[in-house]
Amino acid sequence: MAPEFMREKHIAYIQSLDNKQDELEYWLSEHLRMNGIYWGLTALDLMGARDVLAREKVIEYVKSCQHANGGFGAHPGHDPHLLYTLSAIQILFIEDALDAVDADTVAKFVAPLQDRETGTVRGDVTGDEVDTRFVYAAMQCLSILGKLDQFDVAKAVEYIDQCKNYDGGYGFVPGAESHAGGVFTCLAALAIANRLDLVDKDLLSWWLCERQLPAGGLNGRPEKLPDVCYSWWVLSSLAILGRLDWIDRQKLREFILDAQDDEQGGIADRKGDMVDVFHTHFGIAALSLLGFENLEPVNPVYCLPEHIMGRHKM
Ligand code: 3PZ
Ligand code: ZN
Repeated sequence: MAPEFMREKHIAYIQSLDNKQDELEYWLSEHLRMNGIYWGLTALDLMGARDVLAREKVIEYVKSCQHANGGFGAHPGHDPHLLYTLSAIQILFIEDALDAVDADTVAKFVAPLQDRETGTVRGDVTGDEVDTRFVYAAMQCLSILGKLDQFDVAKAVEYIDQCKNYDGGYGFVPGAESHAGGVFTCLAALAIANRLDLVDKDLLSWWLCERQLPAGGLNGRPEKLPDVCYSWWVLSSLAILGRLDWIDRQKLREFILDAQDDEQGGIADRKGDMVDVFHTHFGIAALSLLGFENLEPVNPVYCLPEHIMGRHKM
């Protein structure tokens, strides 16, 4: 039998991450700090415990990571990047503090990362790496800021459509094999663009529900091990398609609950592994989508608490 959901332990675990400043682990994770705060804060909010992190401190930290070009780094002094900028905006949105930054300045960093010829999006000003994660990140960020009009949505949709495969799934770049993370970023971007009509819904739903293994967990591609974070990439995609009932919810719930650490709290990628804030966040978000454990509902497109979405400008 699967253990119970360890709400209080998870809250204490996330809270403890903030008090580890004398430990090596804390310094080694500087490059992920902005994302880590988004993962921790969202998980806490879904558990109804957002207040555990001091609001003013969080807002000041986010502001201290912003550069003159409008972008945010992972930590003060770190280079700005789209993925940290998205986390920064999500954090401020959750804290109802978007007025702490100038939306136009942020949009002036994000929108020009798109190549107007191809619709592709880079992760930072100097990089030449492009993939659908960045298309999704830019669209979500601009959408929250109410600045999607500064982006060529039609061109971005064209690029995403080129990432579609014969199995109904999507890869991270055109020609790449289908991957649950790629499916999520493409579907969520198409949802923001209001273009889910381009999706082969039945074929893709089959590919997604085939990700469930006999033990209940979900993998990201055929022949791979199940992993708690894929519970989110696969499940949010099925939620966007309105097909959450195509998988065995009870067995997936048990797989996630089995990956909890019953001593220090937190959730790992699978039973017996080390916990981290990433898998804790996506495990809790997946349980929320499944409707279990009295969690706040989560929005499958934005991966933000549904009660926050009401403040959305667009
Ligand atoms: C993890 N990143 O590149 S990462 C991430 N992975 O920054 C954060 N499932 O070694 C944590 N694997 C842990 N805390 C893992 C974020 C990855 C995903 C790795 C992973 C997850 C299995 C192997 C990429 C959104 C953002 C980023 C990603 C995916 C989605 C790592 C390895 C990679 C990374 C960080 C730590 C522990 C935490
Ligand atoms: Zn994982």
